Amino acid sequence: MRRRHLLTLAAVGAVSAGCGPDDAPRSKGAPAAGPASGGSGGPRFPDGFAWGASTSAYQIEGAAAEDGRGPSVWDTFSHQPGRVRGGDTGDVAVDHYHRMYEDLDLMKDLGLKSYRFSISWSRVLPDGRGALNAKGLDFYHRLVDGLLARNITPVATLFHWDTPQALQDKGGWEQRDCAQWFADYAQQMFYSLGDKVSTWLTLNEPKTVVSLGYTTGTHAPGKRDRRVANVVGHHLLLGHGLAVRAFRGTNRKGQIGAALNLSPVYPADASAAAAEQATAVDGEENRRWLDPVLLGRYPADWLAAQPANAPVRKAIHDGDPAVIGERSDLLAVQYYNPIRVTAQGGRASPHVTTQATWQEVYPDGLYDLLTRLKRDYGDLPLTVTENGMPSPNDVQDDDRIAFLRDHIAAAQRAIAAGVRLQGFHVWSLLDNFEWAEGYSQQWGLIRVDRSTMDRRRKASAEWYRGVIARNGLPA
Ligand code: IFM
Repeated sequence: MRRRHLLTLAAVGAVSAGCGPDDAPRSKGAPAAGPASGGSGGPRFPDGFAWGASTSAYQIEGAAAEDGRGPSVWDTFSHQPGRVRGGDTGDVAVDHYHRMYEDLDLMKDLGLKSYRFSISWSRVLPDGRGALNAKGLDFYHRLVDGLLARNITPVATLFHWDTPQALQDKGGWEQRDCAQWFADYAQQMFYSLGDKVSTWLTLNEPKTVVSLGYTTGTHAPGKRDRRVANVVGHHLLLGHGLAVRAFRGTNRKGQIGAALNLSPVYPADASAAAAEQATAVDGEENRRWLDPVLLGRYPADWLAAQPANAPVRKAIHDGDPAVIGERSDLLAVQYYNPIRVTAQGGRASPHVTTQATWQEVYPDGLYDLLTRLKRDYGDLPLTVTENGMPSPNDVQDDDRIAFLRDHIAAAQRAIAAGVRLQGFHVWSLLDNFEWAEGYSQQWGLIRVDRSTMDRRRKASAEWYRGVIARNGLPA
C-alpha cells in the first residue's frame, strides 16, 4: 500500500514536471542532438565503474550446427517461414564464434572494463541436460580467458531466450520441471566456469519471453496464450531462484542476480483514474518481476488481478516465492523506454521513437527508474546491462551518441542521488540479429558488414571509448 502511494506520487510528480515547455513532445524521428539533460562534462563516475557492452549468444555467435551444438527454440522459430523479417536466421549471425579473438581485440581497443555475453544452453548441453559438450564449453573458456587476459570482467548471462529445442519438445518453460533443468545447467556452468566468471546473470528479460514468446507469438516459441504465458513467467522466476540457490551451494565467490527490463510507468495526466491505471500497469511491467526476486512475494494487487481460474494460481506452489526471493547480490537493469498510461488504460506516446517503434526516447526515465529501485527495494547494487538504440546511420551514428550521452547523464544523476550503480553496458557491442527484425536494425557500436563480416568502429564507439577513458562524459 505504501509503495503504491509512493508510486502514484512519484509518477504524478514526474508527469507534472514533464508538462513544461522544455519537455514538449518532439516530432517522431531521431533523437535531437543538443546539450545532455543533466549537464555534460560533470564529475567523474566512481572509481572502478564498469563501463561495458552487451551481446547475446544467438544474436552474434552463428555456428549454429558446429562442434556439437544442439538447436534452440530460436533455430526452430527463425527457420519457420514468415517468423523473422526477410527470412533471416542466426545460423551465421555475425560469426562471432569464429571471430571471437578479433572481437575481443575490439573490446580491448574500446577500453571496455566489462563485457556481458550469454551462454548458449544448447551449445554446452545439446539436449539441455546431461553430459556437457566439451567443444561447446571450450568456446566459453576461451572467451572468458580472452577477456581476463585483456582485463575485461566477464559477465555471463545463463538464459537469453534460447531454450534448447530438446527441452521445448518436453514442454519447455510451460513445465515446472524446466525450472530445475535450468538450475542444473546453471550449476554445471558455475562448476565449469565459476573460478573465472564472478558475475552471473540468471535470466534475461523474462517479461519479453512472456509477452513476445507466449502472448503475441512474435518471438520463439511463437505461442499465443496469455494464461500459459503467466505460468511460463512463474517457472522462469522459479528457475532464477533455484539457480541462485545452486550458486550459493557451490560456494563460488562472486555475485548473481537477474537481468530485468523495466520501465518507469507514468499516468498520462493528473487524474486519479490515470494514476490507478498506471499502478496496475506498473504491477504487470515491473513489480510482478521485482517483488518476487527482491522481496520474495508476488504483489498482492497483481495476484488479485489474476482470474480465479487462471492456471498461474495453481502454478505458484507454497514455498515458491521464498525460492524466487533467494538473496540476490545485484540487480541488472535494462532500460529502453518509459510507459505513459491514460485514464482509460491506453498508452500515450509523447516522445520521439527510434527505428524500433516500441522504443520511446526518454532519458529521465532511467533516472526515475534507478532512484525508484533504491527507494522501493533498498540499497542493492545495480548495474545497467542494456541501454541503446538502433540507428539507420551507417558509421556516423550521431543519434546514438546523443542517446547514450543523455542516458549516461541520467545514470550519473542517479549516482549523485545516492543510487549504488556499479556499471553501464551499451546494447550492443556489435550489429547483430535483432530477433523478429532479423538484421534490419543496427544496434551496435561496431558495424558489421554481413557480406564480408568486416567490423568497423562507428562514431559512437570512438565516443564511448572517450567516455571510458575519461570515466565520465566529455565536457
Ligand atoms: O536485442 C535485444 C536484446 O536481446 C534484449 N533486450 C532488448 C534488445 C533490443 O531489442
